[in-house]
Amino acid sequence: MASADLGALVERIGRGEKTAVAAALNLVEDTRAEARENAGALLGLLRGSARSQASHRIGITGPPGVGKSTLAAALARVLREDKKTVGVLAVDPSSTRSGGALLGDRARMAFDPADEGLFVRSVATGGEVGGLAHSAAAIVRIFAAAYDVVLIETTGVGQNETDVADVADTVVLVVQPGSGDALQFIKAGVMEIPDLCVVNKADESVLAQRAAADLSSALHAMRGAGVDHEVKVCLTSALAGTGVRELATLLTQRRATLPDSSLRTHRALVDVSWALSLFTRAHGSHGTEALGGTEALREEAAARAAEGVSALQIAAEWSTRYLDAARHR
Ligand SMILES: Nc1nc2c(ncn2[C@@H]2O[C@H](COP(=O)(O)OP(=O)(O)O)[C@@H](O)[C@H]2O)c(=O)[nH]1
Ligand SMILES: [Mg+2]
Repeated sequence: MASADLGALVERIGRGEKTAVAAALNLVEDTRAEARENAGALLGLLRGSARSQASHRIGITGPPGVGKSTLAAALARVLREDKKTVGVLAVDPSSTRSGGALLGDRARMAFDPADEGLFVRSVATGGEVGGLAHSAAAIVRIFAAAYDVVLIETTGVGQNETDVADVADTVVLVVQPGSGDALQFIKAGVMEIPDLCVVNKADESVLAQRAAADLSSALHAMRGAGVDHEVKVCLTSALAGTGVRELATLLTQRRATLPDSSLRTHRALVDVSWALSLFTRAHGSHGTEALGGTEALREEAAARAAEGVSALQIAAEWSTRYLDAARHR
């Protein structure tokens, strides 16, 4: 693709054109060499865009069945009412797990396919172990450049699955009444400490209010011991739509308090891990050792990312260097 074409695509993505977003998604999932090169350049161009900087990337995590998909749909609806554009990505960490895709048919039906300001995509990471799922990270970058809010649904239980949520600016943990598990997971360090908690299915149980209060005080008690900020707990019924607007308001407030500098730092760290996982997947630890080790590569990636180079491009540079060196041995 000529760079003029890429530039036009970037512009159309910036205007939130659905066909352009779809074209970009196809490009990053194309494994052919030329497509990879274009995808790398595209992601580099997108990461600096104004809308991308201003976007809010929200991870919705929690055990299966708590209502993440239903909540994502309900949240998207409220955001659309507020004229915010939304990209929804559902990441299925294990295509082998029974029960099908994370974004169930019922939740999928809740989205209006004719809505120009809403894009829904689900991906299976096929149980990819360690590191970010490449396509998920790329989709988030594309959505962020096209839409005001990106919702990323993922199961947040289990170490390698938390990585997808790492690309989020804000992590929302969803639980249901009567599940003390979430707290145990947080305490054990299995689950990332969320920025916000949601006790969903409030309509189903009289215990929901109690569960929310317990979770809230437990999280408060953990302050200092790993939890460095107040974690608000929200009570919702994604099915009935209650509490969802309150959640949307809390999310908007949180986004407004996030300093640009910390967002930039966080997003650059995502690029570093992303580049490393791409390179390691291609060349293994032998590759990283040959180029001076993980620490050196991390430092280099951080510097390159700061120059606006995408993770794909960084990984490609390393591959070239590694293969050249191997040829000269
Ligand atoms: N009663 C009730 N059921 C809900 C609510 N939210 C989701 N569900 C149901 O819980 C089940 C799992 O929901 P889903 O969104 O697929 O959960 P996920 O696996 O976390 O994405 C579905 O049958 C939903 O209809 C809610 O607020 N109240
Ligand atoms: Mg789901």
